[in-house]
Amino acid sequence: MQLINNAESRPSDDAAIQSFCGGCHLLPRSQSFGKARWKEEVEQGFRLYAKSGREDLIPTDMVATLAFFQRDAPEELAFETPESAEDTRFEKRQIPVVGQPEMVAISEFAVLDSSPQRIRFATTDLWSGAVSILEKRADENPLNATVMTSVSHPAFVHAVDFDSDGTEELVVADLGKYSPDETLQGSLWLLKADVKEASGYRRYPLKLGLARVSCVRSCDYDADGDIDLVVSDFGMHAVGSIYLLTNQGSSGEGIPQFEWSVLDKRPGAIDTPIVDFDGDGRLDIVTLVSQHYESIDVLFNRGDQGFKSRNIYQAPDPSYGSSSIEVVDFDFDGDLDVLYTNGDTFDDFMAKPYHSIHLIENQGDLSFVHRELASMPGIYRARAGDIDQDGDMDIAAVSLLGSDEIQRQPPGTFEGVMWLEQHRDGSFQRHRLVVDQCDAATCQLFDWDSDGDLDLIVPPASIDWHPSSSITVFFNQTVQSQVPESK
Ligand code: HEC
Ligand SMILES: [Ca+2]
Ligand SMILES: [Ca+2]
Ligand SMILES: [Ca+2]
Ligand SMILES: [Ca+2]
Repeated sequence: MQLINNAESRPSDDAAIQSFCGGCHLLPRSQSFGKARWKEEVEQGFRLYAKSGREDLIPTDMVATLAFFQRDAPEELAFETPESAEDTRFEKRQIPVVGQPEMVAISEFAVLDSSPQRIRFATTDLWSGAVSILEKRADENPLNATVMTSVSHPAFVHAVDFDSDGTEELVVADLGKYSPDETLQGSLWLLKADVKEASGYRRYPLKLGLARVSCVRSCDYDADGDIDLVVSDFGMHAVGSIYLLTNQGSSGEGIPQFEWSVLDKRPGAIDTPIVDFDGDGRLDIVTLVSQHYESIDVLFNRGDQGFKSRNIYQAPDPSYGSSSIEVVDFDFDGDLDVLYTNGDTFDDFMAKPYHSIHLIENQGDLSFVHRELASMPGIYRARAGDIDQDGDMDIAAVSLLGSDEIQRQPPGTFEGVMWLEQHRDGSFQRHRLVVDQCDAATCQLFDWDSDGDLDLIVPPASIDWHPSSSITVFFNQTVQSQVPESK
């Protein structure tokens, strides 16, 4: 074999660059980064190719490649100040949380009970490792927290009642470590109520030695009467997949045993909502895979353990930063649509002007129309709900950005919490709730005070690692009731 190690002999024409830098993902758009930043992105491309073990692409001349991307790149990314109105719909209050260490990075805030008599949430703190239950008792002000367990870096918690005894078990997705690499420290845990434990819960490993477990969802996928799981292992480059865990019955200790099979071999999975997407009575899996794929797919359940995969959205650039999806009938026409956000900044900690809320609208025949609804740099989560109770869906959204990044732009550029009011003609009016402080990774639209309207709950998450001992509740004033006195 002849070794060619002369960089000058590498191709430098546009077509060669387009096929090399478009060989693993869509060709990045020049406009996606400011000129200076492109050096790092191009170098990373060469590095990832060298590491990948692929030999089928032809690496290009590095200087020409950098010039190719810089040619049409802006000097700096330009942000527009959003056109938003002062909000009058919500009243903001801090609700103290007692009984657990201060919160730093709440990554999931799951509603367990929602009756006026009993409101409970399960939370994960990616930073402290605490997996907690938060309980709101009657009109008491503070939320009472019980730490069920602590694991390394829990990203997600999901409640299931495996044995149908009316008490939920909790399944926890544990990244295992904070920084992405290829080592296998991720875990999937099961928490079961146990009166013998001080916390009231006992922890069992369902699987150790995974890469970076980011999410877990449940359903009876094979319709045999027991609950199966769908697990997202975000992984890194060489590791990471979406798995189906088929329930094989319980061990003597009452711990469900699973057979694992791979549904999708791509790393980068963030979420897998499970819904009957096509209305055939079988549950389908909607997947959001970020990393450089940035795609939304539906795995249609064929009913014979197999599935048919179909892409419903492909983002135009590998740096899109997909952060969440929610499946909902957004236009009340009887079919399911997808609310999608791209605003993750954990690759480069940079806000992007193209971070946005999108609607992937089902045309009824499983063809989809994509609409970008609003820009929101750093957006991490959007929730749909009829906030003003006029019969159409509105949206609440939160963003996560570091204070350095916020201070680089003029005040008012970045909104941390906002909501979009839908008008009759389908247009949206933006209302700002928090400006220049982007400290949330998730939120819930939920009737906190049981007065009949959707309140917005925003637990804290800070990129600068500021601890907090309260969550923010925006009380919806649509239904006028006795909102408890502000303190
Ligand atoms: C061997 C496959 C491969 C090739 C070839 C490749 N990339 Fe990538 N690229 C990746 C992977 C994998 C990611 C996701 C990286 C991550 O997020 O850790 C990525 C992500 C990106 C991103 C998104 C930003 C980010 O860091 O997530 C940009 C921009 C990018 N690549 C540019 C390039 C350019 C420019 C080239 C050509 C010089 C290139 N890539 C060639 C695999 C490749
Ligand atoms: Ca089953
Ligand atoms: Ca619809
Ligand atoms: Ca509305
Ligand atoms: Ca309310």
